[in-house]
Amino acid sequence: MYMYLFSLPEGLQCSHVPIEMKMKVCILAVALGLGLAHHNSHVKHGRTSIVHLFEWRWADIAQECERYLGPNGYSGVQISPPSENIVVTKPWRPWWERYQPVSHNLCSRSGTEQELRDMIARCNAVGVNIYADAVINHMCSNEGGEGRHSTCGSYFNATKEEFPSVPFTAQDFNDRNCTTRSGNIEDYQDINQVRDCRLVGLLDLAHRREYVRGKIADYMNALIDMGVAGFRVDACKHMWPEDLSAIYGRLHNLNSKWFPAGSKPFIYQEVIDLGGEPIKACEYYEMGRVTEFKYGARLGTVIRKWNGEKLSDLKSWGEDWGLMPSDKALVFVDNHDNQRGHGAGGKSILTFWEPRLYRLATAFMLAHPYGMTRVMSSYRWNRHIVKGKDENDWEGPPSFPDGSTKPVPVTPEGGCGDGWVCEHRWHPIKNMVIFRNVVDGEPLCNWWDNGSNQIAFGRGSRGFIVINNDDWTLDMTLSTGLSGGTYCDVISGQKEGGQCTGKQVTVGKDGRAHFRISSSDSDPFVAIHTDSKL
Ligand code: QV4
Ligand code: CA
Repeated sequence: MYMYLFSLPEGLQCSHVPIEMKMKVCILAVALGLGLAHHNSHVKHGRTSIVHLFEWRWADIAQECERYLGPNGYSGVQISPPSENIVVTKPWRPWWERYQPVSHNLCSRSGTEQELRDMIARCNAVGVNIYADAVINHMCSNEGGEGRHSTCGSYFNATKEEFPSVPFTAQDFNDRNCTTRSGNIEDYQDINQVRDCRLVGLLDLAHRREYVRGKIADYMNALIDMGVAGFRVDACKHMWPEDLSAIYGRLHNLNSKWFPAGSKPFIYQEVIDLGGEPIKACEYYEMGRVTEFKYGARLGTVIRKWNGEKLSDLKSWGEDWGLMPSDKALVFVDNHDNQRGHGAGGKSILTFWEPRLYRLATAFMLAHPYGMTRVMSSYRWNRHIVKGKDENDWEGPPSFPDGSTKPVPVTPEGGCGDGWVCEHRWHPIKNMVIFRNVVDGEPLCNWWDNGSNQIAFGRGSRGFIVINNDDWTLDMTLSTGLSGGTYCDVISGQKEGGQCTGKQVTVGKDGRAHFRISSSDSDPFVAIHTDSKL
């Protein structure tokens, strides 16, 4: 059963009205069939944010769950595709070889099946869910050749569309359903091409065939039985919703060793919809959450102040900006594609390459109630932009000469070495993930702005953030919605041993507090919440 709260009038939402008064009559919408069954992320302990540990090895993820993600309240990890993929040597071991499956064997550059199983158990044990990146629209490229150049040495023949390790044979692919001469998608305005032809030459599976649906469900069920909590489903735009629904309907319930009996796998679907194409994200809403690519693209232009856009415009941020309904949206500042010019988002996308603006954008995302948040965790590559194109966008993760991925070393300061960026460990980001947990469920209120790029807003009576993206000092006394007392700013420091290691903020009995933020601060924003109160 789903409980929908009427949206309360602004004033009533944010005043200190006791919760029972806030619980207006709820509309009980019975789940519409199987469809709405995959929206529950099964997060533990009120956690709210996923981290994408892109290209990390399973052994490193297991350690990170225990030493960092569990203790700091991350809700889950999106892991790179765990299925066996083609080994590409030209260019040398690109990250994207993992989006070219050759079997459903669970061995990849991130590790063996046993290491995967071990990692899932260890992360589950500390309340960190695992969401697997499921590449099920296709197998490898039609130019993938023939042989055993694969991460577990399985034989395949791309030219003949033979993948004996599954097995899939030519009849399991969409060739006869694709109408273009090249066999590739040539026109994104033609929904049949987008679904039934090859995405950049990738052999397109025929999901209308029961056999194909069954094999894919078997693969996903193997992961479910090992303990994953759900999936990021790759390239959903390229699959018919009814075929996806048939596949999702065959998925097992989650392993009751870690999840309540009858729990359905959480599903969020990659659909790039910036408008302008016949295929819409809303076609996929019934079946699970959907990635909202407009989020990062628009937030980037506002924070970069392009076309006169300014932070105070974000007062209406959310559906009023044309974003999908908040309870359907999986949101992120950048992802593994658009941080390197793949997929969608363009030049406005903020990434770790511009750390100060990136921290500001991520802090805003984590403070604002819209959507389910995902934090990107990247590796550095030899970015080399020539005429707007990054010539090294293909570069794989930090690795040894034999192509195997390097472990992730943690530095004494708590960052990562060897080229791993670990944005999820950056102090402001880690503490804003905690902020989001503390304020979860509280409405946005006490909005203030200066009509330019200085804004502030609260989350009910549990948190408050002030951001200065203007070129002059913010110096204001604001209504925070918080109860009187002294709070530690969790951006410039945090509460440690009963003290503030950074700035502290005194909130008066009237809930008002004075904030002074210089535009030259390395992080020109302040955030306080009820768990950072002395
Ligand atoms: C090349 C030519 C093709 C030709 C083909 C013949 O470009 O025209 O037909 O050879 O073999 C890699 C290469 C690409 C190459 C292709 C096949 O980059 O040049 O085609 O392999 O050999 C990732 C990368 C792609 C990569 C792919 C497979 O981004 O560059 O292609 O993996 O290795 C759309 C989709 C959206 C998609 C986005 C990138 O709607 O779903 O494009 N995003 C997801 C993943 C993304 C992944 C895929 C889908 C494919 O997030 O990482 O693509 O699984 O918007
Ligand atoms: Ca397809």
